[in-house]
Amino acid sequence: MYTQSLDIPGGLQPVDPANTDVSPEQARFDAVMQADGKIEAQDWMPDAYRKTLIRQISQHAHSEIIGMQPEGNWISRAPSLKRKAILLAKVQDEGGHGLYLYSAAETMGVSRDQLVEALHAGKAKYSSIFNYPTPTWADVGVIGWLVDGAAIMNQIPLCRCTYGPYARAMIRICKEESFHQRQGFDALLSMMRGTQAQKDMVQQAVDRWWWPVLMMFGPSDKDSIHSGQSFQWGIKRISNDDLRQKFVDATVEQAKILGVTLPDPDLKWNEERKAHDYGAIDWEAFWRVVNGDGPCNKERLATRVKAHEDGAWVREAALAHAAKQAARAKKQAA
Ligand code: BYC
Repeated sequence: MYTQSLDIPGGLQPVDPANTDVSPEQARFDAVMQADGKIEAQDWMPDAYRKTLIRQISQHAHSEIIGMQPEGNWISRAPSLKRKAILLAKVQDEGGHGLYLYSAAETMGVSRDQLVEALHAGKAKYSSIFNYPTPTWADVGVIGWLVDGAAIMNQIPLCRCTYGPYARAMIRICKEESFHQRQGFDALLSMMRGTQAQKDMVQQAVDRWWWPVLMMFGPSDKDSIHSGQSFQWGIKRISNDDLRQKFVDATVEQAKILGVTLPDPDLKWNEERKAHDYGAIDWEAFWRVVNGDGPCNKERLATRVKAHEDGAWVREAALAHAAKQAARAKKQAA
C-alpha cells in the first residue's frame, strides 16, 4: 500500500500496510502511480488529479482551437497551390487536435459546452503563443518550425502521461505535429534560397517569435506552481526549464542549416554544461500576455466567439437531424 508524499520529489513513498486510513480506491490509485501504470476514465481517481487534468487538457484543447487563427488567416493568401493545400491540412489538423482533447477532457466528467463557455467568457487559459500577429508569410513558416517544434518537445513526454485517454490522444497529435514542424522548416528553407527580401522576411519573423516561443514552455521551474504535484502523478515527466533547454539546443543547429540568426546575444555553447546558455526571459511580458494583455488576445477571443455564433445553425441542424433519426428508429422498433 502506498500513500502520496507531496513534499518529497521522486514520487510516492511506501507506507505501513497496516495503515487503514487509506481507502481501497485510493490504495489502488496509489499503486498504479507507484507502478507508473495508466488510469482510465472508469477508474476511481482523487478529485485533485481529475481537476489538474481537466485544467491542463482543456487549456491544451483551447490552445489548439485558438491556434488555428494565426495561420488560418493566411490560407487565402498562401503563395502557391501547394503551400495552400499544406496549410489547409495543417490548420484542419489543429482543429482535430482540439476535438480529441475536448473528448479526453469529457471522459473526466466535464462537458465540452462548459469548457467552451469558460473559454468564451475569458475565464480559461490557452497558450500565450497564439496572441501574437502573423504579418507576413514567413511568420506562418516560423510558427511551423518553432511553435510546432516547441509543441512537440513539450508533448512527446505527455504521451507517457498516467491518464490513458490523454496519453493516447497525444501519440496521434505528436505524429501530426511532426509533419507541421517539417512543413514550416521546408517553407522557410525555400525562402532562404530566394531573394534578399525573402531572407530578410524570414529573419524578421524569427526575431518576432523567438522569445515568445521560449515562453511557451511555461514559467521557470522555481515559479511553476503545478510542476511538483504533476511530477508525482506522472502527468509531467520533464520540467519546464529542462524542456526549454532541450528546445534551445536542438534549434540552434536547425537555425544554422536555415542560415538565420537567433536574436539573443547571450546565446552560446557552454562546454561545462554541454548545453547552450541563453539570455534572460522577460517574464513580466509573459504574464501580461497570459493575463489577457498581449498584442492579439482580444482579437483572438472575439474571432472565436463569432465563429461559434456563426456556427449555431450547424449545431441546430445536427440536433434536429439526430432527433428525427431517433424518432424514426423508435417508430420502426414499435
Ligand atoms: N501560456 O505551474 P505551471 C500547439 C500557466 S498548442 C499560457 O508551470 P503546468 C499548436 C499555467 O496554465 C500547444 N499559460 O503549469 C496549436 C498555470 O496557470 P493555471 C499547447 C501558461 O500546467 C496550433 C500557470 O501558468 N500545449 O501545439 O504545470 C498551431 C503556472 O504554470 C503557459 C499545451 O497546452 C503558457 N505558455 O505547466 C500550432 C501542452 N505556461 O492553470 C501549434 C499541455 C504556463 O494555474 N500543457 N501557463 O491558471 C502543459 O504541458 C503544461 O500545462 C504547461 C504548464 C507546460 C503549459
